[in-house]
Amino acid sequence: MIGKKIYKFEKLDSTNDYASKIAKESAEGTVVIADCQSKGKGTPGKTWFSPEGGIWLSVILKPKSASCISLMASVAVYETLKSLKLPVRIKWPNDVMIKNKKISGVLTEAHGKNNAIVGIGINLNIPEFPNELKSVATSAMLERGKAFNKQKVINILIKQLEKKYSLLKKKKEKLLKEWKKYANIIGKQIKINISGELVEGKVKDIDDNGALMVEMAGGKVKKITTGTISAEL
Ligand code: BT5
Repeated sequence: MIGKKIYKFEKLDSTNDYASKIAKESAEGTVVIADCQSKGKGTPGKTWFSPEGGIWLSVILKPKSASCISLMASVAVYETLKSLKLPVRIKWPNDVMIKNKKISGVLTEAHGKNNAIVGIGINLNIPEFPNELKSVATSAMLERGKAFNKQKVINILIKQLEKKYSLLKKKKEKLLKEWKKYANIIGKQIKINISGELVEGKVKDIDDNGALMVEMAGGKVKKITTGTISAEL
């Protein structure tokens, strides 16, 4: 059960790093939360701005397969923020956006044989971003001009994670369907940056592992597992 055991800290380097240290001896569903992180992590080589006011948490999961764990978490974040009436959408693979600015990111890291650490960052009560993030990041507070009750939002998020993780295990196709609806990308022409190479094509579908199936100009379908969508045309 997610959230049965919760470790709370005022400050950690990274909730993902702490969670991976305790993963082996912890029960599935254990949650690690910090009010702020001094070395918040994004995908390899990237940092995550994590001041007080945001939700920075990691969940220890022990799935049979790590496939679609991040996708599952992005659907849970989407539902959480939607319940606050924020106009969110999912951006492939697992960012949650308001217009073209990111309000939440997910980082899943495998640890040991069957531990997956799911790190979730939500910009909740963050009044201001540093200059380099101003054009790419937003917060619930900036969007709505008011602060939200952080504990309430954490409770909603944990309930949603419980629900969507169980859906992933029992009815994966239903979870994928929800993701497709919230990302609204199937059929769209996109430009995607894959390790520096810009690829353009039409999104046909996502496969069972959350990979993007993109039809190239010549009609060939390419399976894309990592990359950054730079434009939806
Ligand atoms: C992510 O990486 O989106 C994953 C973020 C996961 C953060 C959580 S917080 C709890 C847990 N503990 C951790 O240490 N991490 C997880 P990526 O797609 O690589 O995005 C990183 C990029 O987003 C950076 O290079 C910046 O451009 C931008 N960025 C950094 N901080 C941001 C923020 N707070 N909000 C929006 N964008 C941000």
